[in-house]
Amino acid sequence: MTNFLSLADVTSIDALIQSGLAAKANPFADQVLGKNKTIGLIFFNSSLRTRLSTQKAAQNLGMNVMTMNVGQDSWGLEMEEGVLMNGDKAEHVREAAAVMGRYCDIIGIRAFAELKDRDKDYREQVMHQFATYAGVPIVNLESATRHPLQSLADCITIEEAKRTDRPKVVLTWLPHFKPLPQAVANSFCEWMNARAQAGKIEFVVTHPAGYELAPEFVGNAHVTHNQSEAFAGADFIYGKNWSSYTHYGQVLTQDPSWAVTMDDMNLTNNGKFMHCLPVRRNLKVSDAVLDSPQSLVIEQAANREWSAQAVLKEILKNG
Ligand code: SN0
Repeated sequence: MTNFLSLADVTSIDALIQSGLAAKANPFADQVLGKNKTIGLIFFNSSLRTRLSTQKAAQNLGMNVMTMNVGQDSWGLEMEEGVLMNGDKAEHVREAAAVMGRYCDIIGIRAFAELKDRDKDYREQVMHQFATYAGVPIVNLESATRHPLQSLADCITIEEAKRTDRPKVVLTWLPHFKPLPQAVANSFCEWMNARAQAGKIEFVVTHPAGYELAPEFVGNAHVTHNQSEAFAGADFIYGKNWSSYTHYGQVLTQDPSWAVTMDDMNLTNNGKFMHCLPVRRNLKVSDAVLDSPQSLVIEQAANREWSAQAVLKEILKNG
């Protein structure tokens, strides 16, 4: 593996899951692999789990870690080519990425969707510019359209908690007053569709009308606007809010009936509840669900360390 930008960079999800579980059982087995190597973690947006778990994973592998918040710690970065730089951005990504690539062996980048211009967001300009100019492997720490480290942690969590060979996994939209990116939902669909295709799970997506995700991410998933129908017999409920893709970046409804409560969970096959966090309690999910033994959210977040470690190990092995 060179870059880890999306599922397209992965040869085998199963091998990455097993590598993550091996790291969980024996975190320091590969300390030599990262010795005297440096990872730079670059954040254009807020982070709790991604920042700490990726840092921890790198340290487990013996790496040195540098983190930076763009625009706060550093200069604002211009991403467009050929522009007159007379605005608020003092440095171009051409220089910034090239320089960071000289200090780092791997660079991780978080850059959310701006949710204004769909084509611009879905072009993944920030990831592509860094991949073009850094000259070192790039790891996606949540981009405009994807969050693959989260999806790998989700695969690991499902693998650990499943009680049947082919569990029913449901992605459900949750209400929120703010427009949030589609990245987590997109990536979850991308990875779960691959798992479904391999016969490992059954995958269902449920959301209100108007919240259809991009066709390239929905793929062959079964989609329904009836949340109760989706929850029936489910083994895993994966909650997430996202803003509209078709009415790009808009909040079309805040219908509280889409929030997950114990009544909803009682429709499932004693199913587990998952969420990538941060989660707004009682807006998206009730206290009762989050505090019940059915909630996997803390274990899921813990698995972010092992998903990051599996990916960094794969990149370090390559070079
Ligand atoms: C981000 C998102 O992509 O939805 C990060 C998730 C890992 N979530 C938020 O921005 C939540 C913000 C909020 O105010 O609830």
